[in-house]
Amino acid sequence: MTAVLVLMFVAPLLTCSRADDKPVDCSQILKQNPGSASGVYTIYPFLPTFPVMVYCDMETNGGGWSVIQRRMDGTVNFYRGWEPYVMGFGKADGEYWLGLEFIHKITARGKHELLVEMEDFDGKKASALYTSFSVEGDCNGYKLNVSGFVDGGAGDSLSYHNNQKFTTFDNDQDNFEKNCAKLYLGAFWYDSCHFSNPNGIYRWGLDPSIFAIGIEWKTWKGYNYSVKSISLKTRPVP
Ligand SMILES: [Ca+2]
Repeated sequence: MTAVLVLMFVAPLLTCSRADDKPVDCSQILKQNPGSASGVYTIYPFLPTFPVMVYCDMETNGGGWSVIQRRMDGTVNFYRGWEPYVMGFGKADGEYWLGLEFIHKITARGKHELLVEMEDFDGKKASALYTSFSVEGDCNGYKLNVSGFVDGGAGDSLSYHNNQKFTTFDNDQDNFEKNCAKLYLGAFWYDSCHFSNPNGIYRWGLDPSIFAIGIEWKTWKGYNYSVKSISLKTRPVP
């Protein structure tokens, strides 16, 4: 009887503590379960009642990375409008965009870093690390804050986009007279317009037929080479 009364008393507290334990990103999953393997997990960056699927990189430089964007085979259409870019699309076990609102929520929880990894069609790999990364909220057009470039062989093709709002074909927030998303068939923190186009059209390596519409990282392969794979991942800085 006493046990039942105690349970009645603590049950709401247990529920609360469970809700608080829901991970908001991959770094919390790794902290809760050290040794977790890389793969698809559920996180709750927005609300404890709102699950979001994410791919966690639990290996690179100690792991705990939440993948916010990934291209690998061209199976998902990335030429999409504002709403899909805010709430995300694709599948966490393949190509996907996590969603600006969720990236904002994750990176608003203290200082974060961003790792961009890419591979060409000859199997060569390169990366770029940014020691400070955040995305502002809806009211600020999901503006990008990125700095502290560390070269992993790819060069710096993202600092150019620092301080830019996000642009899609149906929401022009860039600094060019036309819409950069329409011109370069992607969606990004375009300025006027880009040094990198991770959400551009998937095409197979060198293709100069249409300028700069592919998945380019200018300082690595220029505007006419679309990489085989690219991923953007973030984690808190200790
Ligand atoms: Ca414009």
